[in-house]
This record gives sequence, C-alpha cells and structure tokens, in this order.
Amino acid sequence: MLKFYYAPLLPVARRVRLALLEKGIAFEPVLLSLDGDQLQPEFLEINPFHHVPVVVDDGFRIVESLAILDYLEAKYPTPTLLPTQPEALATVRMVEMVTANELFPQTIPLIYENEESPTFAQAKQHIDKVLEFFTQVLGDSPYFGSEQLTLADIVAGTVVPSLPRLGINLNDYPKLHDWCGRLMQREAWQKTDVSAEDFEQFKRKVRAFFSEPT
Ligand SMILES: N[C@@H](CCC(=O)N[C@@H](CS)C(=O)NCC(=O)O)C(=O)O
Repeated sequence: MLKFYYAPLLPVARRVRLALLEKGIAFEPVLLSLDGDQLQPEFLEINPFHHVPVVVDDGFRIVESLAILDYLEAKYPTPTLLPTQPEALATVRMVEMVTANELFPQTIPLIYENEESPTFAQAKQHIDKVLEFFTQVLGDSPYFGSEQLTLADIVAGTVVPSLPRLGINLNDYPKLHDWCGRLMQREAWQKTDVSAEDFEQFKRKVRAFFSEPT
C-alpha cells in the first residue's frame, strides 16, 4: 500500500492528503512530529532533505509535494484533478506555483514578525496582490481553470482559507470567499481541517523555528 509520510499541521503535507482523499487512494499514514524524528537515519534514507511530505508507492519514493501531486494524477487518473486544455492546464500550474512561490512564503512573516514591522506590512501587501490576482484568474468559474476541482484548488486551498486566522479579511475578496466556502463543503477539507487550537500550535512551532539561533 502507498505510504504517506506527513505532519498534519503543515499546508504542504495537507496538499497531498487532500489529493489522496479526493481520489480515494488508500494509504498507510506515517506521522512525523518533526521534533527530531525527521533527522533519524531511517527517515534521511527516505528523504535526505529531511522534509515532509514524502510518498512511497510500489517501492517508488517521491519527495516535493507538487511532484507527488503530479505522480498521483498520472498513476491514479480518476477522478482527474488536471485539465488538459492548454489554457486550463496553464491556469492550474500557474496557481500552484504562485501559491508556492508568492503566497505561502509571505504568510510566515505574519506569524513571527511584529505587526508594526516593515516586513509584516510588506508581506501583507504582497498577499493582497496575490489575492487580487487569484480573483482575476478565478473569474466566474467555481474552481481554478475548471468546472471541477483541480490541483490548483488543492494547493491554493490549503493556504487561502487560513488567511483570516492571520488577520487577512477575505470579505474584501468575495469571489475567493465563496470559493473557500465551496471547498469547505467538501469532505476532504472537513476531514483535514486544522482546528483553531492546532493552528495556534502550528504558529508556535513557526515562531520557535524562527527564534532559534542559526
Ligand atoms: N518544497 C517542499 C517543502 C517541504 C518542506 O519544506 N517541509 C518542511 C515543513 S514546511 C519540513 O518538513 N521541515 C522539516 C525539516 O526541514 O527538518 C514540498 O513542497 O514538499
């Protein structure tokens, strides 16, 4: 059976868990606490970069969440999460990459920086830019690039719905607000939802990581 190494609080791992659930793929969960277990030789053999998520399927190991999503789509194509029409495919890839490169990294300073700091303000500004862009890209479609759920929804849908917990009001982005509501109605999102208490724990872990001397 497919083995899935992850930590439930991490958005990068939740992407993979959502895809597994949406596709109905059976898996054996291997939970890591990331309190040092990721540095143990057994795990380093699986991922020398000591990151989760990792999937091992039929003896084939994949690291990097976006690569895992591509693998799952190719190996378990039903239900499909990737459109083939060129513009739709590009939209899905674009939203995945903008989430990974422009949005997610800017959420971290909102957790560990003081609200008065210029870094905090810059991060907020950048997130607003992404949300305006996503509003434009989503348009009147229920999902990114498709009438059905796509990998773009899975990737952006592990970050955008959490923004209100970081002080970003989605009421200013009604189309994204409604899109989040649509995702929250799905069983996979409900099943992987991070409680307010767990989200606070995630924030504490991020703060501890950034306050550790390098
Ligand atoms: N680009 C990677 C990021 C994976 C990653 O950085 N995971 C972090 C948590 S967000 C991790 O496992 N950190 C533990 C460590 O580095 O020791 C992906 O998308 O899979």
